[in-house]
Amino acid sequence: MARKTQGDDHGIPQGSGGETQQRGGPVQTTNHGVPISDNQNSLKAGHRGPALLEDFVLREKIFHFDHERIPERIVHARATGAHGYFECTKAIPELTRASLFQKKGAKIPVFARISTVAGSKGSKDTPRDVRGFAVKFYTKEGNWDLVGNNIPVFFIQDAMKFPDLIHAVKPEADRGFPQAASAHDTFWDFVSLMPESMHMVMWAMSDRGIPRSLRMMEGFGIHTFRLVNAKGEATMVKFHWKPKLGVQSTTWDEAVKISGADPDYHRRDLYDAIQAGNFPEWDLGIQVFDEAWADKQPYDVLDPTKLIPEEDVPVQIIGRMVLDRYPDNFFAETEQVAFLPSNIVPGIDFSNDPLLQGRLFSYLDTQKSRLGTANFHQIPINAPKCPMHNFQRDGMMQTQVPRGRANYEPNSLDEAGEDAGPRPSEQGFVSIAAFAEPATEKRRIRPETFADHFSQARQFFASQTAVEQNHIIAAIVFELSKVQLKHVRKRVLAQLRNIDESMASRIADGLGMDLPPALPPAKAPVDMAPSDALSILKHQAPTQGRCLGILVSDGADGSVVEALKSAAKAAGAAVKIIAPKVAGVQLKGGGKLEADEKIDGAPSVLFDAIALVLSTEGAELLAGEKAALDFVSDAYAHCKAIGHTDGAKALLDKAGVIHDGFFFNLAGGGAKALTDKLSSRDWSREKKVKLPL
Ligand code: HDD
Repeated sequence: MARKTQGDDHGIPQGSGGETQQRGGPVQTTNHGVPISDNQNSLKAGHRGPALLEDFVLREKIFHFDHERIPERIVHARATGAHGYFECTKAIPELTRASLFQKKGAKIPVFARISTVAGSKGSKDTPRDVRGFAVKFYTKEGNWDLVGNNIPVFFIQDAMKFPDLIHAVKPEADRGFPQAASAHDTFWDFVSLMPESMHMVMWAMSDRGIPRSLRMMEGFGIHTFRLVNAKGEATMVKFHWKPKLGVQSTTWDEAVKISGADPDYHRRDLYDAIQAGNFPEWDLGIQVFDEAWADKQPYDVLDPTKLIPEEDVPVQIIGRMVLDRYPDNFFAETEQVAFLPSNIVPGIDFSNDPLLQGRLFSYLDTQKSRLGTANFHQIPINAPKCPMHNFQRDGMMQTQVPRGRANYEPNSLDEAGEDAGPRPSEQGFVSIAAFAEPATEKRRIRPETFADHFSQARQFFASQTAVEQNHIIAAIVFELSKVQLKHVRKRVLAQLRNIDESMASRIADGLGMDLPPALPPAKAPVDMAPSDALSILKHQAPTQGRCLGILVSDGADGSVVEALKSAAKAAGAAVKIIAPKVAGVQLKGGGKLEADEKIDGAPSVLFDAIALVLSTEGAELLAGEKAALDFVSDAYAHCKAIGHTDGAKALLDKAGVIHDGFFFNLAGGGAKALTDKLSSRDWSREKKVKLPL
């Protein structure tokens, strides 16, 4: 058979799919700028090869591809990020000279990266886990990185224990699993031997560990930092992010099912919201206090396993962050962004929190290992947006081209008329001298003031509603049921008795175990006043940012769908149409309604409330479809509001749900009543679908 050769049509056999594209855009080149004529075929000797080593286009392409991955972060590998801005809403020059807090209304760019902790980059968005909440503020005086979490306390008090904590929670060393889960032997072994972790364990086992959306989480700087004003006066401060959409979480069963239905649930939600112009927003708040106040508290403000109750020091709002642009390129920005707790700016300073002090080393070090060069600060996402000059030079991937020969200091090159280079400024960063301990002895100790491990864990549990307490108990029973080492389960129970006796005994009961004697605490806990700020359910969340799933069938009443759409719009919520076939359905009286999803691709766990707009025949048909039955029974079990037309009866009956106050008949104008409940759940249903613990 005669073969075509290069020169006529690049030798691409017909039907290979390798036609050179004729389209607009710039000319493709190699990395060295040589125009490429054929991006489909390697250079071969003759018609059928072999391929030639001289093919520099092929070699460069494969070489680059081979090196496209960089080491993933040891923690917080899985994340999504977004650009946005920070706006100062209350100037606080009396507290800090930090440039971003000087003028009400002043805006600066930010980049936020929100992550899970334990899972690998390719894991899932909705495990039970802590969420990282890292924000890079590009200020006029350098980058300030606030590298926090969605939980205001940490597992350990001293950076010395961080590698142990992470080894324990990551997949077990011999078997390489479980992925993205704390429900296994080594995690619970470690925390049961580290009573200081119990406070954060309570938070992680609460619904905070399974957020509904990254837009519906609080963020915390955790450590005590310092603010320093122009006179050099310092105060202590804790940073808080408060979401505009309120705090909301999923149920555990829901989180598990979302992981299967959409492992990218959180990042998709963030992306969709930004693309739709519903920009995620948080207020930045501070708790400000001085050393004299701190000294009077029953805990040490330098201990990162403790928070400061908001009832004791109210959070004052000083700014807001709006995320309004999804990255153009995930790798270049979200993956290559390098956060450093050591990035602070004039007007902000560290405290002696020993965990923070350890972090100041770790992050710089890790960036060199991840990004391969000490010049990682030159990558666009990391580069400051203010002038940057110093005498640091060279190194791998140096992209700057400094002029002249002044690369040392002191120098007198200016006396010869040359550029002598940048000089330090009196306005530059000055570390505050105050608060340092006078003691000069070197010691490896845990301060006595860090010894109370249980008072705040008790306070956290006592501050929850009964429903939230039930969820914590169920979560710990679940996790410990996955722990195979019986002595570890027992030791956890022995620790939990120091938090709440009835909680410990209900967990023991849930495990079918006897309650062991309590482990003696290092320091007897005290009872702190419950704090409403620690509960999610004591605060009604707004309906904005939620999503209504409408299941439709052929013969559905289009006017009911329209009423739902406008009610959802008024509630600030999105709508998705789900149908037996993705092309959509024929409405009653003619007309077609397009669907966003096919029924088995959009289970109700992806929605905050559901509506069944079905004809009688449609409901009868769907009653024979497991995905439709699950759609209803899961929404019911997850305590979500359910709207329905009369025609939906066959599906509701077959799904075996019991009508209650969270059912809304859409025929009688129930659309608004339904969308009013988009951020609420009827928790009384839990008793009907789960055995009590
Ligand atoms: Fe960390 C990443 C948050 C303690 C060592 N950490 C990392 C990220 C967040 C946090 C949000 C992801 C940043 C990003 O998106 O790139 N880490 C915390 C918080 C802590 C904390 C809130 C306690 C209050 N971390 C901590 C300690 C150490 C580290 C005590 C080590 C001594 N953390 C790291 C790290 C990471 C990291 C290994 C991995 C990737 C990175 O730094 O850039 O260096």
